[in-house]
Amino acid sequence: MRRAIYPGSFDPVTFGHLDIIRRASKIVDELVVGVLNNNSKTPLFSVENRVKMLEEVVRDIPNVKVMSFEGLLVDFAKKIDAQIIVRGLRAVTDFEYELQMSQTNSILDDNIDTIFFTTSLEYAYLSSSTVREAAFYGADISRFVPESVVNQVYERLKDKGE
Ligand code: COD
Repeated sequence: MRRAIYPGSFDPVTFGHLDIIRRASKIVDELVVGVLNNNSKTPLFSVENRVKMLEEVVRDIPNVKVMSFEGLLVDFAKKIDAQIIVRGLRAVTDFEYELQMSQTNSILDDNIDTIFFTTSLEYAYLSSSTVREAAFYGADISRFVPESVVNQVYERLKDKGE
């Protein structure tokens, strides 16, 4: 079975992520979306919330599963028997970081390969951080994130500000 992992922070999931998930799910038997539970960063959403939001938006894709992980990505990939890491590339600015990460991961575990999907043109500008910032200043984020996520972002920002 060809299993891949698409790891990320997904804080929150955007249409850009969802596009990569849909395209990657077509070329593997199973795609596990791995949500990083990173204690050293303070995300807007808890890992449980990020997993729930993702589960909701991938419900209609039968070979996609969502799981959280801690620690090294290659250790998690080994644990779930994934042979491929999927990542997205938006602009040249992503390239250096992604290249460094894929090389580090392949040195840590030479059984794992990273494949890259270039962003679809309509999502090339999109990132979770710009969504958080736009929402913070009251912009309409419905073009950036799935409908089920929109209000959760505003609510969470409101809770944090109180
Ligand atoms: N179009 C296309 N791709 C996109 C878009 C878009 N609009 N938006 C985001 N993406 C891609 C990103 O380029 C990335 O490939 C992926 O989607 C996920 O993005 P994020 O921002 O949610 O996730 P990141 O980049 O913060 O995830 C980083 C990891 C969690 C993968 C990384 O920190 C990690 O593996 N941490 C565990 C420790 C580890 O093993 N480190 C590596 C070795 S030291």
